Amino acid sequence: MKKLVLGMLAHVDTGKTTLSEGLLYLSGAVRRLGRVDHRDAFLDTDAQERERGITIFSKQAEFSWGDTALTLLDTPGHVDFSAEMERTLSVLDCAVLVISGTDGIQGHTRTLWRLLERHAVPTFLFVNKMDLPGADKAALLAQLQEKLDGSCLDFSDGLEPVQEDLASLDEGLMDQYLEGGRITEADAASLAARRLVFPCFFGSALKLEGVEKLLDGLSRYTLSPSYPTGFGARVFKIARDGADRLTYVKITGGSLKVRTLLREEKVNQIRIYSGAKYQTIDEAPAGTVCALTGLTGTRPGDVFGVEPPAAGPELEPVLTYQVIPPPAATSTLPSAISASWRRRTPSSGWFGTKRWGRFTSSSWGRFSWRCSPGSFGSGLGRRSPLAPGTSSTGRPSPMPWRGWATSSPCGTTPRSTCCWSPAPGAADCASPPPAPPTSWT
Ligand SMILES: Nc1nc2c(ncn2[C@@H]2O[C@H](COP(=O)(O)OP(=O)(O)OP(=O)(O)O)[C@@H](O)[C@H]2O)c(=O)[nH]1
Ligand SMILES: [Mg+2]
Repeated sequence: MKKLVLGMLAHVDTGKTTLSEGLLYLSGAVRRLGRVDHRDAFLDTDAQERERGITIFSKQAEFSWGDTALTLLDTPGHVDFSAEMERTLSVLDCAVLVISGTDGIQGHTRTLWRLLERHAVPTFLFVNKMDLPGADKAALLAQLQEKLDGSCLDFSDGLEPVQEDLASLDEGLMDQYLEGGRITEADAASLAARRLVFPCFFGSALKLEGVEKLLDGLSRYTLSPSYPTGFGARVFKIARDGADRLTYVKITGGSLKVRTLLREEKVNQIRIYSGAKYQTIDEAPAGTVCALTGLTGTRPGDVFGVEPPAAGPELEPVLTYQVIPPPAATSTLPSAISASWRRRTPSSGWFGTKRWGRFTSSSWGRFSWRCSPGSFGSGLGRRSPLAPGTSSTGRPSPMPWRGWATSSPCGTTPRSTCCWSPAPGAADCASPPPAPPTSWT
């Protein structure tokens, strides 16, 4: 059976989670069709996600269609949570980029397109919300071809209508076509795997229109990835489930058995998550996306075994700040603040204060804030756990924090760095900010 890791990506509110729900329902992986608006979507499992109707954390589900077993990773579309989306890219075998039939290509769609190109991910497009007035299929297809790639081809009616277009993408196929041969599904799969064609489908995830065609397309026009026999794994996400620290990996070579030692730490459990639930397995073969328990020192981007070092993230946070608590607070502060802050901005990255005597966090959101000592907190909102002089609950705190913040709004203006301190202008701010560590916890 072909085994694929499929990413679901799009601008915010385009219908990724709704489409994911449709894929799971039609494939029989879930018996009830949940809905984001009804707060019962299978993949928006977090309380905040249900309350706000947006995806915040990337989520996993397993399903199969025909001879293809898929691990689906639904990602958040909100720019504030871009880091959560970007981390999944390194483990994808293919992606569905969802476009809104009424809004067309938006700014973030282009960013996603560029990232998919950088990671060389074979990409399918699903133009959603075609049930709404104003959604014009011909105009949307022309827009995809003009603004993304001329090889975005409509696969809704199979390969017959696009035989000549496909043949023109490869010299060998053109010869085959001119000699009277047909472009087959295997040919199209090979073109898609090399990112020479981007199969496009149209429909309405909410009404389950066009979703089955997308499923057929994913199973027909994809190739089975090949993996080395030696063990390899790539860490793409760290999360928590209750008291358990989860290291999400993709096995990229050989297999991983439970109780294996990875950097002298034992893998206690190998969990396969689907929505909020999981099953444990004793051995994960190559191609599996799983969550490992028992590892305490892992970070996104870490690699094991034969896996080559991962490239760093491309998206740049708009705001990075370092807070330097007084020595007495360094052992208790990070966990309290981290827990509180993570609940609100899960895409932040953290460094422990114990090791560096400070911690660093970044945000991809467009916070408006003024760069002057003392006003840092107000720009982030009164509930910010990082407001100087406040505790993680927002109540006044006697802790004399100091720190630095660096902003790089949208990469269009020069970076600016400011310092704040309980005594502005004091020696605290005289020295330059310490360089942040180079990878996230
Ligand atoms: N009319 C219509 N509405 C849809 C369709 N698909 C999704 N929606 C609605 O669009 C809104 C957003 O849907 P989601 O599935 O949460 O979108 P998303 O892309 O997962 O959003 P984020 O994860 O927050 O970026 C919801 O109100 C859906 O009911 C569709 O095909 N037609
Ligand atoms: Mg969503």
